[in-house]
Amino acid sequence: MTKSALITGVTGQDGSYLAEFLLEKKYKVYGLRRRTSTPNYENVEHIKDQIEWIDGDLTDLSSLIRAVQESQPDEVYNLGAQSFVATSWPQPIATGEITAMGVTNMLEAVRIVKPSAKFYQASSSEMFGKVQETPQKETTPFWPRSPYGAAKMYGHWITVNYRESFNMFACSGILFNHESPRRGMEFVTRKVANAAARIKLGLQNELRMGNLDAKRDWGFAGDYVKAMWLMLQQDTPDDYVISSGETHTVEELLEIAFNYVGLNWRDYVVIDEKFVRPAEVDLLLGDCSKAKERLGWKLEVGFKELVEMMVESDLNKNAKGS
Ligand code: NAP
Ligand code: F7E
Repeated sequence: MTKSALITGVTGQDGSYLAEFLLEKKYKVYGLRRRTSTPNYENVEHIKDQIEWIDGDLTDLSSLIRAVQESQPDEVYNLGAQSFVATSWPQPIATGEITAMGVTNMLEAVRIVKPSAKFYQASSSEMFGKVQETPQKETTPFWPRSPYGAAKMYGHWITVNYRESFNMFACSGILFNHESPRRGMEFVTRKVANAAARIKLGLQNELRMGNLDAKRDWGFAGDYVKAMWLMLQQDTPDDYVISSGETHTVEELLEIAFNYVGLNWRDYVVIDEKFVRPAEVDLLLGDCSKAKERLGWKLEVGFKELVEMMVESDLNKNAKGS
């Protein structure tokens, strides 16, 4: 029998890869889209006609109830969020309403309309923040360092709570940074990949950056959405860390991206205080042994390959003028 899935955040990076993955598995895919003055389907243009679109917003419970009624999903993937950490300081309340309370809204819609649906919550390594141990795993205590991290921590615990209170099949994936050519332009990997490409093509002559010493555990988004699906195929709901198990500095990212186009990043990068955050997450490194053992999940794309894939994609896009 055809399974159906409801995805919030389907127009974002992860939503687009997950929708592709589920369509290949012959799911009927429902995508929640919010109203914007100019709709942006860039990430899902190629599969737009295969998605059943439902208008709604994570801050509007009534729209989510309607979305669950209309889609009658077997699986719900809650990927929608205000996901840019830097924006969470100037917009802490909107971040809380979407990224934290939006999770309760989605859980309530599922509980009221179709409590048997399996639920995935997009938790984040940002919850580890000022890390209490390295590497970080499922049992590592959280210490968020941004309004975004604090909002994700609420979303994480309310998901655990609905599992424990209402016996719902609710899972939380604690995903470390994952990137792709579909990454939003403000995130550091895409910003660097796009700048390296544009400087190479003579379209830009400098790159303004923040803290180059920050360390992140970066993987490929296409690999990570498979883990989301695997979590919902288990007999019992649980929480899992998904990570690459390697950590790299922002400086290493610059090195690989600029080397790929035959340039030295030091000739172009300018440090700009505007991109330094009020509180930083200095080091992230995940231990995903639990996911490897129980889900059989594994990483396929390594860090260098990922950065080069992103620069190559931005070389092509910029050369075509898109
Ligand atoms: P993204 O590209 O920023 O996508 C976010 C999505 O959320 C977009 O589709 C956006 O819609 C939607 N959205 C925003 N506000 C909404 C609202 N009020 N109602 C409904 N939808 C709304 O994020 P991503 O990188 O794909 O990440 C997916 C999820 O995983 C997010 O929850 C993120 O916080 C979490 N996460 C990401 C990472 C990572 O490294 N990528 C790591 C851990 C956790 P529009 O297109 O209309 O803006
Ligand atoms: O920053 C440093 C910055 O914005 C990475 C989101 O998907 O992953 C992401 O959050 C690092 C930080 O991602 C610039 O200070 C230096 O240390 O790419 P980012 P993030 O904040 O790690 C987590 C897991 C999520 O859940 C989030 O949704 O890079 N950095 N200079 C810079 N970052 C940016 N954006 N721009 C700079 O110029």
